[in-house]
Amino acid sequence: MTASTDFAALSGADRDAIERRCAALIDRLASHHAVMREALCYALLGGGKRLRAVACLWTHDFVGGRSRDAALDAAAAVECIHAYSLVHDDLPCMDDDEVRRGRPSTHVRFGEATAVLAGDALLTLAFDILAGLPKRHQGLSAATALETVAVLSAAAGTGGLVGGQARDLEAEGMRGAGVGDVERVHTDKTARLIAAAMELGAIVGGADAGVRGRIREAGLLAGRAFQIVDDLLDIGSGKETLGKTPGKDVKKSKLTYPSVVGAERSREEVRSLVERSRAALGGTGAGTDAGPLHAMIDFIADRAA
Ligand code: GRG
Repeated sequence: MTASTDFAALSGADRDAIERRCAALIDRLASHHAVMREALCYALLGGGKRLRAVACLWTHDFVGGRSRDAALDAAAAVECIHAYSLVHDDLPCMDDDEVRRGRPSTHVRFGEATAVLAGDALLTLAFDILAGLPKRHQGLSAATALETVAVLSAAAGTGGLVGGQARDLEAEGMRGAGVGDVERVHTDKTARLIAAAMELGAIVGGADAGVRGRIREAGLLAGRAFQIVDDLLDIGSGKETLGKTPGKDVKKSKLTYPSVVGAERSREEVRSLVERSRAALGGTGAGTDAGPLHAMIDFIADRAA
């Protein structure tokens, strides 16, 4: 078995549960606006690896949490943020990509204005879901819900996704960028959301601050590995496998890990980050089975799409 088949087999039922939860959470908005609802469904459902959501659920289990249903909501909230970032990232004013998850990007299918609004709605829905945690899940306190909001908003805002995207756009065509520059972009635009997904699972699962800190560290390291692999896939894959247009990084002179240090050193860095991420998890002392999270980290390094 490869890391990909391991992860696929282990995560199948959870990915189905995440899909159903995302659909149910959108359904609550059914009466609001028909086209917006269709665009939200298109952007959020029926595609994607659900890596961040699975990371949230498995971290909840890893810390010995007993609130899996609430963790499913938190996982869906993370997927909303992720889906919004992809919808906006594909827009002509950003990365300008017409294909996502093997089908037309949201703005190609619905038009730019609807895509912008769908992204905005997904961003808003994420925090609506988290704010609703105490109401929907007995035993989950308002203070815990507030912590999830704080962690996810920090990962989504200017200190995370949005700031990372701004740096990424600024860095296009930049000369003389170094490893530090690309690591900052990768951390902010990709790793912080993956780390937040895991931390949300830990918060809902009732982990203490020390465990949460080490989980965040493991998530940041795994997230950086994920983005380097993404960079490597962009130069070595076909459109069918990738589900989006390959070769765009070179075409747009993007700042990527391979463009700074070359492909071989990038692969070495992935191996090192994965080892350090596994070690950070190992040190949590949470006492439960780290196997699924290790399988996820291995999948991050070995994935083909
Ligand atoms: C605020 C206007 C505005 C825009 C924000 C935040 C943002 C735009 C873009 C985020 C940047 C981004 C898309 C980072 C790349 C992260 C990445 C590799 C995404 C692909 O993740 P996968 O492979 O996707 O997990 P699937 O389709 O499997 O869910």
